Amino acid sequence: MGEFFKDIPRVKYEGRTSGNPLSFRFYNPDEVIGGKTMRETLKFALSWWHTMGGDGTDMFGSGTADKSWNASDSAERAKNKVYAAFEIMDKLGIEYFCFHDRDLSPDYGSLSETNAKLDEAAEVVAKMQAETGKKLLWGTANCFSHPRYMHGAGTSPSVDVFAFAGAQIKKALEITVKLGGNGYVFWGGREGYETLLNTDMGLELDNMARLMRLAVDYGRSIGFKGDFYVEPKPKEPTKHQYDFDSATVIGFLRKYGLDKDFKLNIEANHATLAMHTFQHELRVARESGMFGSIDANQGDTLLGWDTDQFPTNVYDCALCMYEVIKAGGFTHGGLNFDSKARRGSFAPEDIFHSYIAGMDAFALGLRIADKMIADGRIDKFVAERYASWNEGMGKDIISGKASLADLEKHALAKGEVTASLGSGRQEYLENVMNAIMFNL
Ligand code: XLS
Ligand code: CA
Ligand code: CA
Repeated sequence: MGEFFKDIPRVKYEGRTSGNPLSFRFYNPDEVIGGKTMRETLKFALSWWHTMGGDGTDMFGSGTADKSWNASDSAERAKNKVYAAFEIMDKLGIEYFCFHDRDLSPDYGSLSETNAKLDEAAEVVAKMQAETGKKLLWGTANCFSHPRYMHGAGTSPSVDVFAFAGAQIKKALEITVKLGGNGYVFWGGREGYETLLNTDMGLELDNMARLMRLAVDYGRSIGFKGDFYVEPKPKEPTKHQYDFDSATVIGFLRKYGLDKDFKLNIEANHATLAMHTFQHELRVARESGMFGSIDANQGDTLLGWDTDQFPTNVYDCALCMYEVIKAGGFTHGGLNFDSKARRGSFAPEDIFHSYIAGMDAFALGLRIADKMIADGRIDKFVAERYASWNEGMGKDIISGKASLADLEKHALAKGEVTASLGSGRQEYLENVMNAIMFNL
């Protein structure tokens, strides 16, 4: 199979003073932080679409990076992609990967031929997994690129398209199970609308839930024990997507009784597209017991679209890991780098520089989040802020004992309460975080 990245050695942890750009300065896989090794906590994954397929093509120009993997024939390329992906994972010490069906093997025109070729590519993946022990974090079906999905997949007005999506998801689930996948993602790329003038929203939402229910039933029947995920995103490519944000998706899953099988896969850039912080989306999921997995990346604050940049904002990574630790860590999920190097970062070694940057940023995030929790000042402040709920009237409201008349009696007895309120101390808390981050 040959080596694709001959000049790149295995990337190792060399510590913060290392001047070697092909080393980790903060990600030390075997170091124990908060009772678990960094490797176990962070569960990094490679995204097949950006890393193995994305060549920098955008709406203004063609690709800049060579992702042909020394093959002109599609089937040959699919195989070489597998070998190259496993070499990248090996050299970076990444244990997991994620893919769409069409990232592993392209569309060949007929569904039966496409499926047969997908099986061949999956065989190569299975062989490499057996040799290396690498694991599939999640699989998914690309039900958004092909023109047939122009009006949606599960939400298409055409039953034929709905059925096609079902067939594709069935096959993607089979491949996911065959490769021991821990998760299966629904990202509703075109499940939304461009104008309400042509849209039966009620039917579309019901149908989207029907497709998910069919997928759960089939997945469980073939032995899939992992989590199904919905990945919220508010817009892009469509004007409005039904899986707008965490809160919307949780409401949807509960309405249709899908919340026992589904959790959320939260992407940082999608959070900001929904005008939320990444931490907000994670917090909403964790408070509802629906936190599942993460697509690690970041948007550009000035551009405001889905740029899928490698995450380097340590502040955001720290707040993310704070939420992950508070959620009890990942169960089936992990940190998938749904990230792509910039179009100008086209050289093969940029793949490694960008993953190293993302992995080190999250390693720093974990180190800082662990310190924030051990430091205790933030948690203590929050606990004290809500202390009035632990006794007297607070306790009675929570236990359901107090009526509105009791509240009135309480208010009349207390009189004006403004003066007894404590400060929110936002700036103090932000400075506590800075002090922990930059304890130089
Ligand atoms: C696109 C999404 C997509 C999902 C998987 O914006 O991030 O890549 O993660 O379909
Ligand atoms: Ca994503
Ligand atoms: Ca994205």
